Amino acid sequence: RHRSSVTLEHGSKRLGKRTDPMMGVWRNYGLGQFIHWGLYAIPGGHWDGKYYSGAAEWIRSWNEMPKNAYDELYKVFDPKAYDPKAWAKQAKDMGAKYMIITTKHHDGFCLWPSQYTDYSVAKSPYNKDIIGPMVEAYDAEGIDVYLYFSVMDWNHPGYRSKLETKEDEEAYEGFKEFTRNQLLELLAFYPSTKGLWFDGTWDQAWIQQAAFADELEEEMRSVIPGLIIGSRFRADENGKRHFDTNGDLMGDYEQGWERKMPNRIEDVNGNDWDCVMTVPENQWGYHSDWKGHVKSSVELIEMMVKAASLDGNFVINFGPDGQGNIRPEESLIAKEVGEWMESNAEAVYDCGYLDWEKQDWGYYTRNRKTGNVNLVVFNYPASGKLRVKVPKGIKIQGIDLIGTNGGTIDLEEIHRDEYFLGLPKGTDHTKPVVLVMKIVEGD
Ligand code: FHN
Repeated sequence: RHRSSVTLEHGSKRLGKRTDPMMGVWRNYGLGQFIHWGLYAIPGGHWDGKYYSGAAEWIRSWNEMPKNAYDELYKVFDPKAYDPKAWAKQAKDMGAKYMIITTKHHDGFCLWPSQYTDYSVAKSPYNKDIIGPMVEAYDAEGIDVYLYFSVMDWNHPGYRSKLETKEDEEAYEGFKEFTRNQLLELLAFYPSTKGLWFDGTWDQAWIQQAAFADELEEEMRSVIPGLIIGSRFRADENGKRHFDTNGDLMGDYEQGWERKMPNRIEDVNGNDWDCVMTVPENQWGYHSDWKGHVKSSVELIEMMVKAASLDGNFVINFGPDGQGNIRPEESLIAKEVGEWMESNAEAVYDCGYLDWEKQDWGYYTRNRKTGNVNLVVFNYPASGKLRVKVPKGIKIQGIDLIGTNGGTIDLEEIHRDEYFLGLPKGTDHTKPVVLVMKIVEGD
């Protein structure tokens, strides 16, 4: 790729992927956990006996929810069941290699005791930092921590979505200073943070702050060298988000895959990316009464493998309740995904795209460290045989069923460069089946 003729002061800083070790670690995570937790977990999608059908973490914006009542919820925030070690253990057992926690969502409530606002855990009856012990617990499990931060802040008096008057502009200057202070505070409080996951950056007022955001991004990167920041933080000077005026990615990875996934490698333009996914259709924070389709662990495993097959990370969201309990549906997902990962993770961790013709039975992933090819079967063929077309010059050296099935595969050459792999009778395919193939290249 090359730059087109437009010169940008606040566009993309780099062409192509980052090549440093820290980004290499990020690229190989495969699976992450998102946690949306805040005051919205207290009403849990209900107010005054009425049901809110939107995303629970947006309840403050519902016209049945009096804003002042919402803004008083911090006075009852006292999550007695909060046990960060148990959360981290569960995430570890699920197979998550990184986690993202909402330090502050759109409502502005801070889960850390920020010195720049009174609207934080420090003023709640809980009166303790939530983030510190969480970072410590996840770090202890070897799970990298990323801090979610919403720039949009419904609580800060200086926040504006548009700057229409002189007064707006002045107020917004205060808000920008506050945002910078909070971000630097977070990095100072939690220096093991691996990256920031930004959100709430779509409003006009913020889009116009290209120079400020660019400078702030640099500043944050200088505080924690190697810090990972995706494409949602800043816009370029022409107001372009994610991709700058020249079409180049802003930030270290594409953050546009929310509750949706790419289908082909062309969709990701050679960039790193993550997909963040809800368990129900669209609930991030705790909603006590999920309606509509709720994803099964097998559906989520399929999305995770698909993400790996297209060079992306997959992140499953959890929304603990107002007391700090992880709901049973999510605990079950964590358990089932973890059981599958226990024996099949080598088809996900360290894995990426393989440029072989896509087959109907599922996905190929290639292990970047071993060079092995994984076949992850979601559509089990009635014949019990998998068709595999290899590019010219590739020889199959060995192939094994892994995981709970185990066993050897019957390899039948159909004609040059095309094979049937016969799976043993009785292979359990109630869960995705994984085959690992050793290949050699050359004639
Ligand atoms: O509005 C938020 C939403 O509540 C949630 O936090 C997601 C997570 O990616 N982000 C925003 C919508 O894009």
